[in-house]
Amino acid sequence: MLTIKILVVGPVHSGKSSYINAIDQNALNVEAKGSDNKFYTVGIDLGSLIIKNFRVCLFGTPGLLQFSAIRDIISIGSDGCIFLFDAAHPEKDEDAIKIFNEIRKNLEPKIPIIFLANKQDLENARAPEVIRAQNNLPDKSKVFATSCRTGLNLKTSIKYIFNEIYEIYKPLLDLLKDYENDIRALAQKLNKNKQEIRDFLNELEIKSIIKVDRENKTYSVITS
Ligand SMILES: Nc1nc2c(ncn2[C@@H]2O[C@H](COP(=O)(O)OP(=O)(O)OP(=O)(O)O)[C@@H](O)[C@H]2O)c(=O)[nH]1
Ligand SMILES: [Mg+2]
Repeated sequence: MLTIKILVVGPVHSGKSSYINAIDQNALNVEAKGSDNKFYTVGIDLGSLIIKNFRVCLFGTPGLLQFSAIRDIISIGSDGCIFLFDAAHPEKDEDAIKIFNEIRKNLEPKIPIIFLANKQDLENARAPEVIRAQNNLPDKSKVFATSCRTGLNLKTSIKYIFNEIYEIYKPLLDLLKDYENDIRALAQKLNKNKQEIRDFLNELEIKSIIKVDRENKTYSVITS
């Protein structure tokens, strides 16, 4: 099945693990209890759901600043990114922006990013437009008002980013279908040399988008 990877990032205790858990009750979370008796993600969250013919995998990251090395590893190969702000805690915005700038370096420039203004169920939660203005988020970027407590906009946000990713994948899938029996012509079309096309096809195979037949030097697009 075609697999896409969505990264879930944001400052500490903004609700990343809660978001993933609300979407997939069987999600995994590697967390540890701090000296304050609160739980912190120290490794990764992993959740998944099926949309259309795609397995959508959610990769959650730790929010504590010192875990940047873990965020770096988890972010490799992401197709999209969901970035959470803690709408009820503006003092976390500074760390949020630090994490955002750090993670952005690991992401391909064109991949879709959406923002969540989470914890809208709390009385002092800031509206998405306030968070946008306070953090200089681009006018055209989408900021959803969400709550992991009430479920507000959780499904809507995941469907939105899925559709954005799908729009990017669709032309690629069509192109790949046209060149299944002619890798050389595909390389020419994409302006890639031998090594680049090999890496490109390997990556698509890891994502379960194609199956490579190395003996016959062909590949087939996985359609279901
Ligand atoms: N009121 C409210 N609390 C929330 C919401 N989302 C998460 N929380 C609470 O915030 C705390 C932290 O939630 P987590 O989901 O662990 O946050 P996190 O971002 O994964 O935390 P780290 O991974 O350690 O950075 C928990 O007590 C959650 O119950 C929300 O939408 N509303
Ligand atoms: Mg977490």
